[in-house]
Amino acid sequence: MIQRFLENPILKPSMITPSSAGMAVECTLNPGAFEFNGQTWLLVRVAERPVPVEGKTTVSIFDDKGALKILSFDNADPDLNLSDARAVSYRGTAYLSTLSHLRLLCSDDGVHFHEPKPSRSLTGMGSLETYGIEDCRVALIEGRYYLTFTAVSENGVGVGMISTRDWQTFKRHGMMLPPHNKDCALFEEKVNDKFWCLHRPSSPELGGNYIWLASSPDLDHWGNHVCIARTRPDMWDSGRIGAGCSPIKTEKGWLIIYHGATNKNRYCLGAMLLDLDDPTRVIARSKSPIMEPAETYETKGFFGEVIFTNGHVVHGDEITMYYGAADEVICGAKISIQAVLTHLASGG
Ligand code: MAN
Repeated sequence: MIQRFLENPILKPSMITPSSAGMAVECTLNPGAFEFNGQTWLLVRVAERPVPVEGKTTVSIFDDKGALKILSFDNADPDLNLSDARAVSYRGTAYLSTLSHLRLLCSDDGVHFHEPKPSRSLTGMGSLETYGIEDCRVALIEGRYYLTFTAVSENGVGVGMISTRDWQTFKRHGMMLPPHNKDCALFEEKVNDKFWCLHRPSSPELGGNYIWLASSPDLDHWGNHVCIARTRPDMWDSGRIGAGCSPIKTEKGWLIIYHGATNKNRYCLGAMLLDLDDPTRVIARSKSPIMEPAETYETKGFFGEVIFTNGHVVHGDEITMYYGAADEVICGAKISIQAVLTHLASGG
């Protein structure tokens, strides 16, 4: 069902120049994908950290004016907790070990990507993005591209929205869904005269990390939230689930590729089918993953055993999916829509 690119990984940290002197690119991951002016584009999450200093752990954040600030901790300090590669915790305050921005890369063949000159990026701005922006989905709606991404700050993790027609001028819509929320994928067309999105609030004490659906008259005001899919005990998606990129319209329903993780943070991909006229109705869902970490670049890296997608382009029956592997490199794979529908029709 899945054919990984033979060229994988197609992007690695060493292929990207840091955003400023003193910063090092640690990971390139979780790209949004879209087509524009006859080319395939990726909006790559570039995760950086300050160039390492012996005996110290350093983290970088933006202040709310957008200036880069570097914080330094002594590795021998017993109050420093580095048990998760993705975070640095010091005396009850959590920081991200890397600071992410989004970088545009383009390609003529969808496999070999390069940065246009001069390079173009979107970075965190304002008090709700001081720890960076991550994992951007790109949806083309009525001729305008809508970017929904994870906006991180000490206020929490929410969903930010930016839109553009030409990739030169951008409109910042502000925070679309407040903390804790992420994994927001917009439908690319209206259903029942409304805009729709999938999103993933977290409610760990009562509830969990489930996929929800919301609708809007104008893409700025969201309501009618419904929980459509929960994690499933003892299965590959028992810990958390979240939508990939925009649902794909098929004759059988809206096809969603989503990630599911166990409580041990093993991230696989599965599929779901939603009713065409009533997307709150889940028609089918993968019992087994359609893709699991298997190649070395997926099982080993910055955070191993992870495949995570938030970008694809679709032509006829073929989905070209871009994904982050082990939270460190970017890979691609081709998937046949019919093959996924057959997998779902046979009980997943
Ligand atoms: C979360 C997010 C993703 C990341 C996975 C795996 O879902 O932070 O960006 O890829 O965890 O670490």
